[in-house]
Amino acid sequence: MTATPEMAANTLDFDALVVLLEQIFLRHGTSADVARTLALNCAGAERDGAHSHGVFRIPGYVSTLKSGWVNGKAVPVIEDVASGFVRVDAGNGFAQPALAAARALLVEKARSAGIAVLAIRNSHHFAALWPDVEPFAYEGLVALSVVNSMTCVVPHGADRPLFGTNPIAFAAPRADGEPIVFDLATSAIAHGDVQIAARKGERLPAGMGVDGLGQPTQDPKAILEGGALLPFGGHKGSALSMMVELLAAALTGGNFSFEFDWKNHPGAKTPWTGQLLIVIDPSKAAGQNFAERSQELVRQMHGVGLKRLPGDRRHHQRAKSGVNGIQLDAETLANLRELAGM
Ligand code: NDP
Ligand code: PYC
Repeated sequence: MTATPEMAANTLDFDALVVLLEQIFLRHGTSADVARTLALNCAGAERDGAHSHGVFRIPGYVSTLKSGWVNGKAVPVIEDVASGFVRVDAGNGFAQPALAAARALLVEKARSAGIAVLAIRNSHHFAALWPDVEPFAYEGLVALSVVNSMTCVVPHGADRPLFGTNPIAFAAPRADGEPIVFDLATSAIAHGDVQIAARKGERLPAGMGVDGLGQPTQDPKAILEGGALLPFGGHKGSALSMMVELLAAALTGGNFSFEFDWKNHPGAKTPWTGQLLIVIDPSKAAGQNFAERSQELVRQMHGVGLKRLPGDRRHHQRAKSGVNGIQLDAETLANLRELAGM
């Protein structure tokens, strides 16, 4: 496609987008650290084409901050509880600054003990989960993370919603290429994608959700207005979603997806829950080099005809954004600039 002057006017490079988003967070009451961390996260998602958790989320962050539901200046409290265990109380702040604050200790423990767990509680996660795990794989570590969200998913075999959309993200290094990373909601579709479909007036594929009467629907508005989502893969996704509730909430001391009530905070959108990370140093395991072994697995997968690994689409988009910049539509960019007071 040939770039038109209008497209060029709506295109930012990564650093410029970070600065714009940082300004929005600062203007709406976060500390400088929190603004930087969330801006990098959100701009990274937009750059990688992870649109359900890119700049689309900014109005939700802003309305949440305005509602007083989250503390944008929270300072995480870190506890070194065991040789392989770190706990963080995020202080009703965002999860990403809590992870950033505990990260060095977590990596040190993973390298010395071979495995370490980070349990974050009293935290809000409103973002994609892959940015939390991918950097560990660039350092040669394997990482797994789970986070629970807000009640909107009907457990398999139940009548009413209880679970959150509860994503699971995994990252592992490989010898010749980008790390192997997947990041998936345990619901049939992420809540963010349902909102995007509703906004565009598009129907959803079958099997994603039910309306307010519990009947299957492909209308995203019926799901958002009194309906609910279904787990992916029936009882299997439902079991994984249950596991996420247990690991991200029960084990960390955070809220289950059904335990918080934001009705007295109109505009609040960020789930107030918990997050668990498990980081493993594969060099501690016996046997061959892990990155070579993961490369061999990828080689074999390609050998049987696989064209796309999870993460490939993002990395392709990241490379494109590096060359062409990050293109936003004119209305979105104007709205962001207005929120930034520019
Ligand atoms: P998708 O279903 O779009 O993708 C899930 C994973 O599968 C990704 O790693 C993706 O890689 C990969 N993938 C998709 N299609 C293919 C394919 N054809 N072949 C191989 N791999 C493929 O993601 P979801 O809709 O489940 O989740 C979207 C985002 O929403 C996630 O980032 C998640 O963390 C976030 N989320 C956040 C929540 C929160 O509480 N913070 C709650 C729920 C979701 P690729 O990225 O390269 O396309
Ligand atoms: O897309 O399901 C989702 C989601 C929930 C919280 C943040 N994102």
